[in-house]
Amino acid sequence: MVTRSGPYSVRVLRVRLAAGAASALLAVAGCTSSTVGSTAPGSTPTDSSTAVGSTADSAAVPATTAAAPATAPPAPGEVPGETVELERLIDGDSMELRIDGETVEVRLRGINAPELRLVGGEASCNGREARAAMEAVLAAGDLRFDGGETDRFDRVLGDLYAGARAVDGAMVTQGWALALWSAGDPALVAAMEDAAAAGAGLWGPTCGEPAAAVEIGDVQPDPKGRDEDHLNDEWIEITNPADAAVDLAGWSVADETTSNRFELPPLVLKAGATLRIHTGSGSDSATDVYLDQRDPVWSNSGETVLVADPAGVIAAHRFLAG
Ligand SMILES: [Ca+2]
Ligand SMILES: [Ca+2]
Repeated sequence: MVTRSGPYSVRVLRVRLAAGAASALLAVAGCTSSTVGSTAPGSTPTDSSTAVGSTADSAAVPATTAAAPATAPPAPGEVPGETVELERLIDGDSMELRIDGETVEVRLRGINAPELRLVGGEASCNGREARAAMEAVLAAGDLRFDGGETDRFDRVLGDLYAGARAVDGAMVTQGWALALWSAGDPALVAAMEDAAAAGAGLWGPTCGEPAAAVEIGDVQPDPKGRDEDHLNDEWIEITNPADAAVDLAGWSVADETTSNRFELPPLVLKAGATLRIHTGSGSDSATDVYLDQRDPVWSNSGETVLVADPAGVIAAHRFLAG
């Protein structure tokens, strides 16, 4: 049995138009929680994350508002949105903004930054670093916000700009946020891949070396047929290439939202051994464990798989193009 941990965040679908400026907003897609409805980002064939007008996922998040109409693209050099002021920075992807005299809680829709998750009574290093990076990015220029949707926490989702710079891109480039594949912005995903290859931010040693050199082995995010009907054929493998055994107590695997984050059972991964982690239910053993989910976990249309040690340091990652 594997324990789900951490709060929910949102999956966002965004289709950028006209040089990445004006956006046709699509519904916030569902968290793949076992308690949420029957559709999930990892599912097929109904999951069509890039199709405008799809309702496959929106049903899973009733709090989502209707899609906003597309707006005319801005003139070249013009930054979209309206002028706002920062009232309070929360973490590396959310903050309170002063918009038209109102205080509005905002979540950047294209990224997922590490939360200030407590590890041993202290905020995680990744969370602190991500927040500090965001603070510096926001201080670089006047802020403009281009938002529309709200998420299940009533936060307004949108894009933020500091001067002419897109804040999501700045955070991803520095390696302090994941680009959400579900946001539908290939350039942002490419920036994440570059940051990871360079070992920037959370992809590197800033917060310490991982407790062991665990790797991601084979993966099967898209089993044959409907994923919902073959949950145990949806799996990822982690391997231990080292000469010493690794105690997996406190280790976790997560998807790009990190709302799907699962602590692994306290089993020992022997030197050279492989552990297959299935989405569905079964009896855990030294070679197979089960996340006990009723919906698919790993998206078939672009996904980031993370393996973290007990301190939250990313030990392995894999980008799965859809
Ligand atoms: Ca899947
Ligand atoms: Ca499938």
